[in-house]
Amino acid sequence: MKLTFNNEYPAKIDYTEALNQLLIKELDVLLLSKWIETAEIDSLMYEIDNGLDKIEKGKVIIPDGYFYPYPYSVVQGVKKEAEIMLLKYFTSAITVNNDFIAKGIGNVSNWYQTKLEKLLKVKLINLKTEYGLEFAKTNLRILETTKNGIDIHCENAFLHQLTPAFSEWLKLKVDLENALSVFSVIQKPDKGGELFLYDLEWENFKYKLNDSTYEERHTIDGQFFSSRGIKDPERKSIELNNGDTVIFRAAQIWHAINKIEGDKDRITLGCFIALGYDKNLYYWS
Ligand SMILES: O=C(O)CCC(=O)C(=O)O
Repeated sequence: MKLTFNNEYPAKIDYTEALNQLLIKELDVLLLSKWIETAEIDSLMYEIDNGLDKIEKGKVIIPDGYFYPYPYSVVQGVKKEAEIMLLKYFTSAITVNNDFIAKGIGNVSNWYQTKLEKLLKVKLINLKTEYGLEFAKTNLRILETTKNGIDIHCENAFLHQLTPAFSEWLKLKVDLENALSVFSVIQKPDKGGELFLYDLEWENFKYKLNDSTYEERHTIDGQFFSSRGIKDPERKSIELNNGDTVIFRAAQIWHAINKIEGDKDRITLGCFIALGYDKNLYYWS
């Protein structure tokens, strides 16, 4: 596989066509430089610095930072545990979908959706359960400086950990195994935090994340792969600046975020997009 890029914004390309190419695997990565404007970043950062620190509920602490609200990947376990996680997920989704407001931008999730719809010239539909519960529309990822970024993964490598009824529902609704990730850099760290893309897809390397150690998954040169018989897969490092946005085939392509150094945390905002079996395009986080 060759990693294909399209890395200009604004570019003289048809973004609807680029999205289609991503969905049919003719394109792997679309890079939009400075797609989020400085004023928009300032609004978001003001809200993050002054509001988010005080939010206790709806944040999920991970070893290297925190996510707000709960990402769908927290819905794990069975019976009582699954019920609790579903309740936590959908409750924090309501908070972020309705109450995450930034001055100048308004409702952050709606602003991001509208911006994506304008760019891609498509309608994006927020996933809802059959009982009308809304999935979280966007997710903020705060990765703390001096920590290890995000481990080597592809989204398909943790689906088996989800509560079975939840993942089965998702799999019937959308082409989950080919979902795309969209994320925008709101605060670039001083050093590190690059996106690493490995030249390896889930289709050809199906290893479950919870069968590996934290250390293996955080060794960026790919110990995770070499100890499973794949010698040094080629990898691309993408340095991202404030406002830069990436749309890529995250469910399939193994990837990671490099460790972070300096004074600043790395902050991104993102969501997932997948084609529904009813031909609509759905998004969630
Ligand atoms: O940097 C981010 O916000 C997340 C990158 C990532 O690991 C993903 O999109 O799956």
